[in-house]
Amino acid sequence: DLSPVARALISVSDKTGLIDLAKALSARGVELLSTGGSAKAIREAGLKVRDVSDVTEFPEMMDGRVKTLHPRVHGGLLALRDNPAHVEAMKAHGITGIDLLVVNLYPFEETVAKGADYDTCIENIDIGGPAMIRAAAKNHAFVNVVTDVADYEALLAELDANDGATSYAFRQKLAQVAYARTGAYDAAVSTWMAGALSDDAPRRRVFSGEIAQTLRYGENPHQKAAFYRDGSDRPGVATAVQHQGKELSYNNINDTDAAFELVSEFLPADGPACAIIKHANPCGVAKGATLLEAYQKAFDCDRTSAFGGIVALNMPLDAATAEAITEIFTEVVIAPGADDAAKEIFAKKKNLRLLTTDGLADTSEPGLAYRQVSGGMLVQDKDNGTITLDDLKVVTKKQPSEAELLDLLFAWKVAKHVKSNAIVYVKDGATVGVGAGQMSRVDSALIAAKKAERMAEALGLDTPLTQGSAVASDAFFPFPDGLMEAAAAGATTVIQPGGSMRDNEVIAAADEAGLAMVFTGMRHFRH
Ligand code: 93A
Repeated sequence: DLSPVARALISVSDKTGLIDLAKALSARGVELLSTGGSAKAIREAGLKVRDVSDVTEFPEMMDGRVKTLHPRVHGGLLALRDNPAHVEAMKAHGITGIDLLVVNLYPFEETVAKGADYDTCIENIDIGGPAMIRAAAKNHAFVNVVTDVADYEALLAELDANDGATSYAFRQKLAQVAYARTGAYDAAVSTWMAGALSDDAPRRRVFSGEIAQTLRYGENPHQKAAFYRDGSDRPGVATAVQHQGKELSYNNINDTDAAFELVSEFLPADGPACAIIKHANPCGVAKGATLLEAYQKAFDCDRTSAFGGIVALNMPLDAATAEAITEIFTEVVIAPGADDAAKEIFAKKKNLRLLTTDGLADTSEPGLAYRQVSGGMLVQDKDNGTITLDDLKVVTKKQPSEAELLDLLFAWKVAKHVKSNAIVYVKDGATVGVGAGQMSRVDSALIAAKKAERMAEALGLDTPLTQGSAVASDAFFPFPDGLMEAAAAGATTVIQPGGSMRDNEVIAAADEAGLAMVFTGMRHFRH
């Protein structure tokens, strides 16, 4: 199944590594064909190269829109070398076989990312490149197709290992990568166009991702898994740099994402903040005068659950905080940076992973969220809703104080990141009880209060910190019962969307209990 490489067609927009590759191929006696800019670069490097226009006997025309779209090119890529009729046709029409195609496409994705205008984006839709890639990949029985600069080295190694030929298995792998590339390319074009259309009728969509990591397993050891990147440079777990510790697992990645997205709600300008996550839910979130204090207050919300958790910080990790974090077992720490002293402290904990990002995520940025269901996929806008003080409507006789309003908003931000039904108690800029993922809101309120009680015992406090706390509910209280549980736990102020049929009953109950309650008019379900 070895197939010799005698002739190559090179047509690349990204000229990285082009000359080295051309030299290496020339040195191995491979004849080079190439298009305008690529040919020019190769020729300038002093190598022999034949212009594709010389092969096609047509000039490159229409601003390059038509360069390689010609039977002499596509016949050379598609002909089955062991099929007499194909060989006959090649002879009859002056077609010579092309054994290797090296193409990378017009930079459509980068052009869109740069915010280019419509016509510039259109001009950057490559037609001839994908056509050649698809032809060469189809004919991988004979033809090699390289679409990624990162594969140049492997190609040369393969040629060296096989005396200037390549194996079928090698070509088949290249073909698979090639179709992933053209698929992703057209997905990007279609997605961009969807955004440019003026009506908002339902549209067909394609989704694509680039493999970032093959995972050891998925949520459980019997599940295979992989991590795909969508190509965005947004700060987050997909783009973070890992400084130490073993490879992240599926659950680590999921939890680290949850931790980082949550802590990104707290701008560094408003002071240090820390979020600790377990099983995608926060078990402690706090602000502090220092990063260390923020961590300690977050840790004190639920020390039991914080064990083996994921810690996210909204500022670069410093030595004091690093020292405190290493006192218990932590899986991952993610922060927008870490100073050298902090890194040194972590270096002693070989299993602890440290990830640093280039800043925080913009949580108000639009985007899409996907969820697989059997037989299809749900796609929705990301929950990028944010609330400010101005959006709050006080609905009770009692008004919350300035300080209470800050705790209410804090609780609300956290509740957005807690699985529904979410109940979050907050005191002095720190969560003191989190109730997550219960099928009834009353149970979430009870569980959060119970955890706060246990924590009070552990800390040697007379009363749980839910006394005098602010409580947030991610969705409205359908009945007064959930609210009354929160009041029984000591909450004195409440934030919730409002909008229940029984709002009046709930407000009356709040007034009776002497609570101050605000409505946000926005819900933060998270299932
Ligand atoms: O405009 S095109 O779609 N028409 C073509 O016939 C064609 N053939 C190759 N663009 C075409 N290409 C692309 O040109 C390649 O995919 C590559 O990205 C680029 C290389 O052009 P140059 O060698 O002139 O820099």
